[in-house]
Amino acid sequence: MYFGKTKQSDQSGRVPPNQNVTTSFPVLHTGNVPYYEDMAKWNLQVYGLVDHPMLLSFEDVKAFPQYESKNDIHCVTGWSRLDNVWQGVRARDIAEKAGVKEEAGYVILHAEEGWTTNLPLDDFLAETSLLAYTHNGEPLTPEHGFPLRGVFPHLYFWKSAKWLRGIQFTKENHPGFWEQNGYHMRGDPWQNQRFTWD
Ligand SMILES: Nc1nc2c(c(=O)[nH]1)N[C@H]1C(S)=C(S)[C@@H](COP(=O)(O)O)O[C@H]1N2
Ligand SMILES: [Mo]
Repeated sequence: MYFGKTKQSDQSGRVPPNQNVTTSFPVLHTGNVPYYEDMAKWNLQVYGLVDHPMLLSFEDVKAFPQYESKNDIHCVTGWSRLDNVWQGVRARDIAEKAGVKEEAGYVILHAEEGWTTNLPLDDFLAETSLLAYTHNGEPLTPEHGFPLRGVFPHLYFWKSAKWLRGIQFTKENHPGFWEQNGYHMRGDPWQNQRFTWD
């Protein structure tokens, strides 16, 4: 199948406004790519407004039911990549196990080196929201977020934190790294929510 550079109209409503389809998989981030030789040194902290804060090993994460989801990536810089198959665990299953308190309305995702992004709790709990460990049948590469990244396909791809290390449930909506630099607090590509003023 041919998916070269095409105009949005060619994808019959499948591609959000002002996006162009690419078949490549660009690598975009700030900071350094972490390389893990010893997975015993990795963990995922789930905390904030929860009844049961958790410190999960990679094995603990993989013990949750595995889901597979096929969806499209929409990067705020203008490229979209169609038909990505991700395997991982559902964000909502992690939230349920932690027992998210009533007062929680937002989530901060914490990555390596202190990089953060924020999203509304409802977006985190969406059926398609995954914490993923494979892409198109292969373990994530270090550049694309090994061992675990968020995948929130209904939001611009910057919300899909690579190298995820912490999930914090909060009452208020605290802007993350890009959000403090003018990017949208929600980032719905279908509504063209790129910057704060969109
Ligand atoms: N930890 C971390 N995750 C991140 C970023 C980052 O800088 N650090 N950049 C985001 C941005 S802006 C994009 S577009 C996607 C890119 O993911 P990719 O490199 O797998 O294409 O990762 C997102 N997740
Ligand atoms: Mo991005």
